[in-house]
Amino acid sequence: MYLMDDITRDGNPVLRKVAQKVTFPLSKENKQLADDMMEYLVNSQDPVLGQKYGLRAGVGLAAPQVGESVAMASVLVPNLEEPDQIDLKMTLINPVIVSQSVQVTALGEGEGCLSVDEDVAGYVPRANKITIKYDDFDGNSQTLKLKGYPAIVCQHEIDHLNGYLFYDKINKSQPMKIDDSAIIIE
Ligand code: N9Y
Ligand code: NI
Repeated sequence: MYLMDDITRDGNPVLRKVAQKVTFPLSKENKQLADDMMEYLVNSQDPVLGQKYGLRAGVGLAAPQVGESVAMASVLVPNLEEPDQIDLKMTLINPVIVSQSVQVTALGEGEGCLSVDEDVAGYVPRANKITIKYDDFDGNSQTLKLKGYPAIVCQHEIDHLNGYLFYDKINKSQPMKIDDSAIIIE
């Protein structure tokens, strides 16, 4: 079971590497990694278990964040209006964004990251709609269309697999500057 001490922090070179593509059949190690990443997310969002183990609640976790440079990330995205409802629960293997909207969106509160201990203020511009190609556990290629918050979460995770952190995308001189037409999710 992963705890906060297992989460790699900014400065660890693994967070800046392009993750290795996953090959099939999925190895026992990679299957376990997927299970463990999802377990972290489930536990972290459970008030009792999250508290008990001192976990920072997360909606996504990418393998480099637990020290593994492999192209896998788990997401567990609650509905922002109905937090008891889950909008997206899955592990993305070898995910690639194959198309994205011109329409930009951003979280009104900015983003954070389990691998970044400091708060970094500023809008992180994301595509409002994306189409992702990824492999399922059997190695079959799948296509997924997302919009809004789940799309933001998946872009944050796919960035991890390519060595990017959220603050790389904040306007350095004017962090609160964003396209007038951007959809701000509060
Ligand atoms: C975990 C991040 C991923 C999200 C950040 C913005 C979009 C994806 C994460 C740090 C602290 C807060 C936490 C979070 C949350 C939100 C709603 C409901 C429950 C993956 N990460 N967070 N960032 N928690 N929990 O770094 O989840 O947003 O790469
Ligand atoms: Ni992150």
